[in-house]
Amino acid sequence: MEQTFAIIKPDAFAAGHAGKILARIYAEGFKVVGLKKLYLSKVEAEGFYYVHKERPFFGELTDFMSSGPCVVMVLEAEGAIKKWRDLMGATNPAEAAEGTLRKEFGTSIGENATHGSDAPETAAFEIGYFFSGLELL
Ligand code: DAT
Ligand code: MG
Repeated sequence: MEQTFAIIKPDAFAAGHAGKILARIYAEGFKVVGLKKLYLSKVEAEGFYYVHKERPFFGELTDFMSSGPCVVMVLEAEGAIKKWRDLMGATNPAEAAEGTLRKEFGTSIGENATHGSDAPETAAFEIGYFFSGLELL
C-alpha cells in the first residue's frame, strides 16, 4: 500500500469544506492514517514549499498557506499518490476536470483548496515534515 501526503488548504478549511472533502476521501477508498489541524507559521510554510523558493509566487503561496488553519493528512491506498492527484484535479481550478476537488472547491490557481505529493520522494519528505511515526500507527 502506498502513502501520500495531503492538505486541506486554508481557503477550503475557512469556507467550511473540510467535511465534504473528507467524505470524498473516504468514498474514494483511501484510508486516513494520519490527520491533524494546524495553523502554519510563515517559516513552517516556507520550509514545506522550499522547492518553490525561487518561483515568483513563493511569497504569495507561503502567505496564503500561513493565513489560517489547514488540515494535514496521510492517505493510504493502492497507487495513493496518483489516485489523490487525480481526485484533486489540475493545479488551476479553471482547468480542473468536472468532479475533481479543485474544480468544486478551488477559487484560483493560488487558492486551490488542496495539496498532494507528486512523487514517492516528495511524499516521504512531506509526511516526515508534519508527522512522527507514532502518529501514523
Ligand atoms: P500542485 O499543487 O498542483 O502540485 P505546484 O507544485 O506547481 O502545483 O505549485 C504549488 C502551489 O503553488 C500550487 O498548488 C498553487 C501555487 N501556485 C502554482 N503556480 C502558481 C502561479 N502561477 N501563481 C500563483 N500560485 C501558484
Ligand atoms: Mg506540487
